[in-house]
Amino acid sequence: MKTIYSEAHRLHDGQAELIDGKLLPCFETAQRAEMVISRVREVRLGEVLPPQDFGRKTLERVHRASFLDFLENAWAAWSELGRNCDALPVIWPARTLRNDREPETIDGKLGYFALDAGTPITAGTWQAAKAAANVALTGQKLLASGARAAFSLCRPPGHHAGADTYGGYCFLNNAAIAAQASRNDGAEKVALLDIDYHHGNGTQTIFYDRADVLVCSLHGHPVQEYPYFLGYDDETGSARGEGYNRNYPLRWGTGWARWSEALDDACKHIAAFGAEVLIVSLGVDTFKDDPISEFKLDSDNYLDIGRRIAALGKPTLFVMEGGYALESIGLNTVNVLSGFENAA
Ligand code: 6XA
Ligand code: ZN
Repeated sequence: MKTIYSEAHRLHDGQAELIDGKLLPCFETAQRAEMVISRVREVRLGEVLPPQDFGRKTLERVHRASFLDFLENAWAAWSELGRNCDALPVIWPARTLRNDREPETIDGKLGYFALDAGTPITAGTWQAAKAAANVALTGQKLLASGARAAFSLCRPPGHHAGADTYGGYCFLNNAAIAAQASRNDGAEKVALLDIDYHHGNGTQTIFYDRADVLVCSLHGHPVQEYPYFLGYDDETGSARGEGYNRNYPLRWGTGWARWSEALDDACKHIAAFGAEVLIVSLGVDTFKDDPISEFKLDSDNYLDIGRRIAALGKPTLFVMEGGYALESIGLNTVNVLSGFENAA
C-alpha cells in the first residue's frame, strides 16, 4: 500500500491547548506523524509519495468560502495585534446569541468559527491544513485510478471540522474532502467509516442530509466524551439522508469484545449500502494507553481491525485522524494497514 505524506504538517506547531482548566502543551504534535511515517518505512509498507496540489476549488466543495478565508487570514489578523502566542478563542455564539453574523475582528471571528479552545491556530496552520487536504486527495486519486488501497498520513487531522467550523485539533475535513472528490470522480456511493475514539461531528454534519455518502462512526459516548454535543445513536440523517448516518456511542472502558461488535455491525451496513469506495477515518486513540481517551484496545486488535475492513472488499482510503500515545501510534496505525494488506 502506498502512503502519501507531506512534511508541511510541521508548519502547524501549536504550543498550548486549554485542557483541565490549564494551558498545557498540545497533545496533537508533529512527532505523532513522524512516529507513524517511521513505522511505515520500518515495515516497508510501500512507497511514500508527496501530495499533489488540488487547489482551493476542491476544498470549496466541502467548506464555506468565508471559512476558508478566515483560516487563511486568521494568523495575520492575530499577529498584527502584536500577539505572538497561538490564536485561541475566548467566546462562542452559544444559545441566545446570534450566529448569523460573522464579526469583523479576530477575537469575534475565532469564536464564530471555533468549536473549542483546544485547537490553536499558528503561523503555519493554514499551509499545513491545506497540505493535509492534498494528502487525502492524492490518496483518493490513487484509488480513482485503480489502487486497492492507500494511506493518507494527514496531519492536522480533520473529522471534527465542519463546513464552516474547526476544533478538536481539526481545520479542514480531509476525509470528507476525499469522499466528495470520489463522488466528483464518478463513484455513485461512498461510505465513510470513522473509527477514531471521538465522534466525527464534522463529517456527520457535512453529509447529514445526503443519501450518496453513508457515514458510520464508533466513538466515546457523548454523555461522557468530547465533542459532547453530537454523536448519539438517534442521529440517523435528515431529509434524503435519513438512514445514511449511523452512530455507535460506547461508554468509557469499552474493550475489544464490545468495540468489535460495533465494527462488525457498521461493516454490515456498509456492505448492504453497496459503497463503491470506502474511506476510513483512522484514529488510534482507542488504544488502552492513550492519554486523553478511555477505551481499552490493544496493539494486536489493530491487526484484526484491518482484516475486518479488508473483508468488505472495497477500494479503501485510510485517512489519519487522532492517537496520542506517542510510543505506540506508529505500531497501532500500521497494524491496521498491515492487517488489511495481509488479508487482501
Ligand atoms: C479535547 C479533545 C479533542 C479531541 C481530538 C481528537 N481537547 N479527535 O482526537 O479525534
Ligand atoms: Zn480522536
